[in-house]
This record gives sequence, C-alpha cells and structure tokens, in this order.
Amino acid sequence: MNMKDKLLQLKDQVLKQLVNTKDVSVLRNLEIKYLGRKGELTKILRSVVDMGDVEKKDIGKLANNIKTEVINKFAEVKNSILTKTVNQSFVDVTLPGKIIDHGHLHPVTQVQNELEDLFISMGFMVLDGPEVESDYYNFEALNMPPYHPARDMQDTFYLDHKNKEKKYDLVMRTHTSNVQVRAMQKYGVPLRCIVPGVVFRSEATDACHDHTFYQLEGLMIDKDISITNLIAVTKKVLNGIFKKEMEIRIRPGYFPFVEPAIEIDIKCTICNGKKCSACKNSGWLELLPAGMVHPNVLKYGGIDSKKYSGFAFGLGLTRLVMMKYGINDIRLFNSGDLRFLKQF
Ligand code: FA5
Repeated sequence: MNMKDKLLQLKDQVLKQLVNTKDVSVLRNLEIKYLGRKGELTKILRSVVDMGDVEKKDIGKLANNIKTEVINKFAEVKNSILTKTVNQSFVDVTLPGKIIDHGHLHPVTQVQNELEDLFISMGFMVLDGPEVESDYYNFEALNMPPYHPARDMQDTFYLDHKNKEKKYDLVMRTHTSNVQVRAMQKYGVPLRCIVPGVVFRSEATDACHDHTFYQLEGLMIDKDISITNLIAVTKKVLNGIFKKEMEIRIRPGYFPFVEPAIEIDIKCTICNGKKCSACKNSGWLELLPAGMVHPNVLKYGGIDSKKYSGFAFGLGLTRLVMMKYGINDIRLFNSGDLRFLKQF
C-alpha cells in the first residue's frame, strides 16, 4: 500500500473511532495513539523529511491536512462529551434533601440510663469496674475461695495469664459483684452505689441465656439497713421502669457473699405468667438475686460488720430489657441486626 492510501486509511480509522467515543479518558488514549510523540500519524509526518522532492510535496501536504482535520475532530468530540457531562451532573437545588440515617442508643443503654436516673434520685452513685478482673475480686473477696463449689454457678473465661504462684489469676468478670469490695475499699461507709456493666459467662446460649450480657449491681451499706430496705428499693425501681405496679415473687436463694440470700422474680411480661420459652415455662423470670452483705465480705472491704450492715443485689439488666419490651430471645441484643435495633 502506498503512503497516500495508508494516510487516507488511517484518517478513516481515526474518525470512525472518534464517532463511538463517549468518554474523555478513552479520547485521551486515542489522541496519544495517533497524535502523541510516538503516535501513528506523527510517525508518518516525521518520515516525510526522508521522501523525494515530489512525494514530499504531495504527501506532506496531505498529511498536514489530515493532521489538522483529526485535531479539529478531537476537539469537537471532547467538547460534546464535556457538555453532556455538565448537563447530566446538573443539580436541582429545589429538590428535597436526602434524609441521613441517625443511629441511636442501644435498648440496653436506654434502660440503663433510666435506671441510673432512678437510683441517682435515691442518692446512689454510679460506679464503673474492670471487665477483666482478678480472681480475687470476682470470687475470693466475695467469700468464694478457690475450692468453693459455688464457683461452678458462674462458669467463666480465664485469661492466659499466670501470677507468681503460676496460677491463672485473671478472668472476664462473671458479674458486676466484682465491684462490691472495690467500692467498699475506695469509699468506705455509708455507701450507696450501683454498678451497671457487661459481664461474661462460658454459657450454652438459649432464649434467656447469653455469654455476654448486662447486669446492674446495687449496694447499700449503713447503720440499721435491713432486708425491708432492699425490697422497698427494688419495688420502686421495677415500678419506675415498667411504669406500673409490678408483680414480684420472693424466694430463698443462695450466694456465698450474702446471708440471707433471696431471689426476686417478676411475672413474665411476655406470656403474663402463662408460661413460655422466655421464662422457661415457669411464668416467672429470675431477675434480681439479692441479700444482706455477708460479714466476711464487709471484712474484706474494711468495714466493721458489728456496726454496719447492708444489702446487695445483681439485677439482670438485659433480662429486664427483654421483659420491658416483650423480646422473646436474648440473643437478638448482640446480633447487630438493624431490623431489630431500629425498633427502639
Ligand atoms: C449473680 O451474678 C450475682 N452476682 C447476683 C447477686 C448480686 C446476688 C448481689 C446477691 C447479691 P446470677 O448468676 O443469678 O447472680 O445472675 C444475676 C442475674 O443475671 C440473673 O438473675 C439473670 O437475670 C441474669 N443472668 C444470669 N445469667 C445470665 C445469662 N447467661 N444471660 C442473661 N442474663 C443472665
């Protein structure tokens, strides 16, 4: 093929490709391919120098004309692409804006805040405590030495950490009771505090048991505190949360750190006492184990048990939220499922 035909064929090829180009970056690549420093058209123009005089004149003129035509076509296509893009990205400022989804507090946190307000109104302070706890504060200072069978009631996760005696000594706290002796040591008597927080158990989960859940500990120590104070405070709080008179049931219980120990149950709000899976077919839900602080625990906390007495309770906060909102499976709380969470 002679040079003239080659040039005309190249021109056709470029123009055809330009007709189908809708994108600026594709256009730029074509420009480099044909008109760049090593472009196909540029190469031909450079080779004109080495041609004979007659050919140089004809081919040179043709090549220059084609180059001008191609450059103009590139500019035209670029313009039309840019105009279209601007038109497409036109913003109608009169359109209503997009609503941005706001998050909100988790239902457990919402109820925790309500409880904190109720307890603060009764003169309790709100304390925090470590979630990774020493075996001492989680068990031993609560009258549960290493051999004590009551430790089995709260199967736990031990951390891979040993003390000087080569014993595992750190646990994920199994209850908020770990703060009882800490609070006594730090604040002394009289003492009125609550401790909301997350706790962990090595637990086979079901509708009312999770491995990670919330409790709210309560502790009141002063002169002449009796179990009637405990029942009065509990009733006030439950009625305040459920906004109605709650039916409760009190049974004897057992925890080594309180004596006597009681279990305060509420009537299952999901089946209204008719028995369902959420209340393990009993009609009642175990919500609030409690009792009078054991003299040994007061001693660990540096408090004279002959002068002072106190009550303690460990409210199952996540269970309380289940009952308040009629949720029949505790595992929903940690599921992260927005369909569930958006309902609160
Ligand atoms: C305790 O944890 C004691 N520390 C409570 C206590 C404090 C007693 C002070 C006396 C004085 P218990 O293991 O029963 O007790 O748990 C307390 C509450 O937490 C239960 O009543 C229940 O409501 C809730 N709970 C227990 N295990 C689970 C679980 N796996 N999932 C969800 N909630 C639970």
